[in-house]
Amino acid sequence: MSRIAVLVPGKIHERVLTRLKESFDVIEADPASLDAEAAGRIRGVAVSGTFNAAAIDRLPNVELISSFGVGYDGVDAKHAATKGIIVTNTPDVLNDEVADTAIGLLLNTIREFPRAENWLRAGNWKPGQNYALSRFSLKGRHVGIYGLGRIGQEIAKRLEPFKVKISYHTRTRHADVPYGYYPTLKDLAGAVDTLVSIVPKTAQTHKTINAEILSALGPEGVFINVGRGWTVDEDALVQALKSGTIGAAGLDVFYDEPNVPASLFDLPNAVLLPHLASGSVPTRNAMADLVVDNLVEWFAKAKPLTPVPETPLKE
Ligand code: A2R
Repeated sequence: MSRIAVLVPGKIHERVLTRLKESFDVIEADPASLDAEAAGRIRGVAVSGTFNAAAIDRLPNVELISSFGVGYDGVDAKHAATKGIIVTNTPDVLNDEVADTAIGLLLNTIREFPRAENWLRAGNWKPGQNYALSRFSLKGRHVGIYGLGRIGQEIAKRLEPFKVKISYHTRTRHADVPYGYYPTLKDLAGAVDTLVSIVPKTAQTHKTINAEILSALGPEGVFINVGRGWTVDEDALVQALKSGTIGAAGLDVFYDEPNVPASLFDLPNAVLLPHLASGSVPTRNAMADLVVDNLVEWFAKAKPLTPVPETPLKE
């Protein structure tokens, strides 16, 4: 009996390919390059990145698209839903790693550890010559979390032992958390001195961290982004960092990755990471396993493990 065909349209974690090949006939190709017979055989997709409506329309018999990562903005899930196709992502298995990264990035930004290390490595530490005191301290800060979902809540829990005040903004208030709620992002930015963004890329979050929000955050303000670069007006952020409208920023994500605005490189008050929040071997392996397990479970039991809200499983 021939095996179920699964399309892998681009680069993906090696473990996904290895494990898929144990159970499926894996076709590594751009959907646009498939002839009608090959396209008709495809019943599943494993993708890291983009799979748009045109790609979906090329596969008449596809049942499930398994997307690598918790953010699935590259996959047109709304279009998939109109055709009864399930989309899955990899939530939860990366919560701890991304939350740990957020805390590390926050400390690096506030205490300037990367700059201090570069200073030492450049041979500057000599008798009578010490690295300058950091302008900021985490002690006594009020941290606002923009997005209190799976990852945002883990960030908040990790912040508690630092004895900072914690508040948040989401559209829906959480009755079960001990943090202050602000019904608008502007109110939150005005109340806190540290803002951590961990919202998804959606039409509603586009460039919501803009000049007005940065101005509300203020000159002692520190901005951390571990969500999506899409959420930030990068020109306004560069301007705010240059002019002292805010104090510092730590960024793991950018608007047009991997293109980071050159104007950020020159800023001493910006800490920049190459989108590595979930990027450890164990966590990426767990994400790869979940990509494969969603396909395995679907074809064995018609029950995907983690369907996205746009394509819920109908009982
Ligand atoms: O607004 P709510 O109540 O749906 O709360 C969600 C919040 N959120 C927003 N908050 C304010 N304004 C918005 N327009 C807005 N849209 C969404 O973001 C919720 O608290 C949070 C998202 O949580 P989860 O869906 O559990 O996502 P998770 O796993 O925490 O990952 C967040 C994002 C991913 O989508 C990737 O883009 C990135 O982190 O790695």
